[in-house]
Amino acid sequence: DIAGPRDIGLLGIPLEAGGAVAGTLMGPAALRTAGLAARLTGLGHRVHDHGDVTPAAVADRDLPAELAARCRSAGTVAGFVRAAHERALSILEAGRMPVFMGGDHSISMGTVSAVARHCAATGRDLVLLWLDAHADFNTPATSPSGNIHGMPVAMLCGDESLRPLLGEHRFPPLAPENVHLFGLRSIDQEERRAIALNGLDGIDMRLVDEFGVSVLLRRILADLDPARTHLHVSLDVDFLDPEVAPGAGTPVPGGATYREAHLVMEMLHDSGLVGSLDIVELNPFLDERGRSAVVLAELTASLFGRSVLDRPAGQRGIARAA
Ligand code: B3U
Ligand code: MN
Ligand code: MN
Repeated sequence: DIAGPRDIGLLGIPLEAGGAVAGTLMGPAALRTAGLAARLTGLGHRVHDHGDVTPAAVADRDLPAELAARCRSAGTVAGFVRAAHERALSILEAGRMPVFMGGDHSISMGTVSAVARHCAATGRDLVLLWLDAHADFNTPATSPSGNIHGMPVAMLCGDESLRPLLGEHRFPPLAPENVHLFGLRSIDQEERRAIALNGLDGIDMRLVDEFGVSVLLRRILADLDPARTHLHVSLDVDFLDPEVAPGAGTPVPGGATYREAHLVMEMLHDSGLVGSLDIVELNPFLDERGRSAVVLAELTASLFGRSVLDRPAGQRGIARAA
């Protein structure tokens, strides 16, 4: 293992109000049941489970009327986002590498904003790798559904209309060129326009088919300075093909295969750049006998250094070479 043993902090964020399909609140429990912690300690890491967040009490009427009107369950989501942000910040400040177990993808408004704050305080550049079938770049004004889990990337890039979800907390918005959307295959029309307009890096499944995940990921990693970069990985279960991970509320055919997803995680590990991880949108109620939870736990192990054979020293840096 290149990076050596790490201090990992698990945090459950059992939120489902950001999506339309109930069940993601069971995500943290399913990941624990799938043996996530034991898989990581088995690799030599130290794992501390911080339990689940207790949401702050936020009502819809505490939020701007426009936001509450356009977004489903905005108060509930805000309560989880604020609590997640505070807990995330304290895990980072304790020097642990956080693994955030969702919950629907709106939890990332809380987790990644805390990571952005921590990076600013420690003088590092935050780069976001969003592994997802969707761009999650809607705003209350563009969303066709009103579901907040389709909006976190816009919020993290500084959309003002979504900022009140985080309450009093402030964070430096992400630079769009530091956001890499990977695995895209379902985007709304206005979202598509906004991605081009703002200059986000979008990698769709056509590119994956044409060049393969390794070339595409290497191109992203090669540009990053290991001394300065904090890479946050946000893994949506629907990045994976529904045949691999059926426990998804908004499955889209044509997703990453089991092997592509593992290769992504292995290369991310070898890069030594990853500083935090979200595992989101797992819906155990829709899953088949825990399959998706197990796949996500296995992928997390790959990200933390599980490999079939030891890598000879000359091959280790290959993720950043070329
Ligand atoms: N773009 C759609 C669908 C969606 C986004 N994220 C998920 N679904 N999981 C929306 O509702 O914003
Ligand atoms: Mn998502
Ligand atoms: Mn998605």
